[in-house]
Amino acid sequence: MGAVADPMLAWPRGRLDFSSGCLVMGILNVTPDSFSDGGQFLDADRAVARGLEMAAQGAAIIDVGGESTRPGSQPVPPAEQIRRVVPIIGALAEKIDIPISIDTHHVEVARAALLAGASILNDITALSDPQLAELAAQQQVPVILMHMQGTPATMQVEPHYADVVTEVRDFLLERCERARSVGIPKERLFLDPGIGFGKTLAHNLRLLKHLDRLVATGYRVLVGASRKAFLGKLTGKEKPADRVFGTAATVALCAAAGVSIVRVHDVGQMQDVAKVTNAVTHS
Ligand code: PMM
Repeated sequence: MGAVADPMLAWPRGRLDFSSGCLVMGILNVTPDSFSDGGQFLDADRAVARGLEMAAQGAAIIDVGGESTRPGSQPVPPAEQIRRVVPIIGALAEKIDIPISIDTHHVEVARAALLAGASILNDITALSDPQLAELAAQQQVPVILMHMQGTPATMQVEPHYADVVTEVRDFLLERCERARSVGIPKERLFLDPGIGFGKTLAHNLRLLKHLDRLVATGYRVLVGASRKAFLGKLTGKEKPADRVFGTAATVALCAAAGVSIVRVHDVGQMQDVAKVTNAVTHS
């Protein structure tokens, strides 16, 4: 199982070019309580301005979410998520031509976001809802399938695996099979190990050390380690905004391992890290 052969991913409403290596996805959380940027971008004008700023800094994708999934968080009703994200997606889609992804596992939110101008689904439940899989197939959009043990409310209570790398990989491959069975082609599927989602520090480190095993599946891989709590544990940095250098280490590891996309808050800085690592890896 080699890497996806074609470095170009094109779909009816977008394209991504992976020929120079790992791309940067910028995070835009329109939430009051996300662990790092919660509350900063609830105001629509500020959220749009931040999206434009990340695009100008070289983000290849902007990932918009209206529900915090931090450990212990409670679900946000779809209508409220739609109210938060649709105006932002609509305004951004008019102004930038890079793809916008919607971070949701609710089919209603996904449908509204796609109508407003999003063109990628980012699903932390890896298409647990068959209706979301059908929507992705019908709309011909790429999908990010993320692994999570438990739910955000409980996932960090006592995560347990016999072999975290194999279990995460096998779970994601099984979800890919399901996605392909409803008509989503292989090149439109991204595997994401779900760093911090039902994982201890040791689990996160094993997953980052063995990213090559996810890359070797032949599917493209996305990793979201930006500013997460395990970086604080390793560095003693309590504030998420102080974890930028810790994040940079993960971005370099990801780019060197053949990961296709890193999902980050600090787009400008991580763009430099990815560029340098990509240049070395591809030299
Ligand atoms: N992490 C968060 C939210 N959405 N989506 C994907 N695909 N992968 C992730 O690791 C991921 C995600 C939580 O982090 P945030 O609060 O900074 O968005």
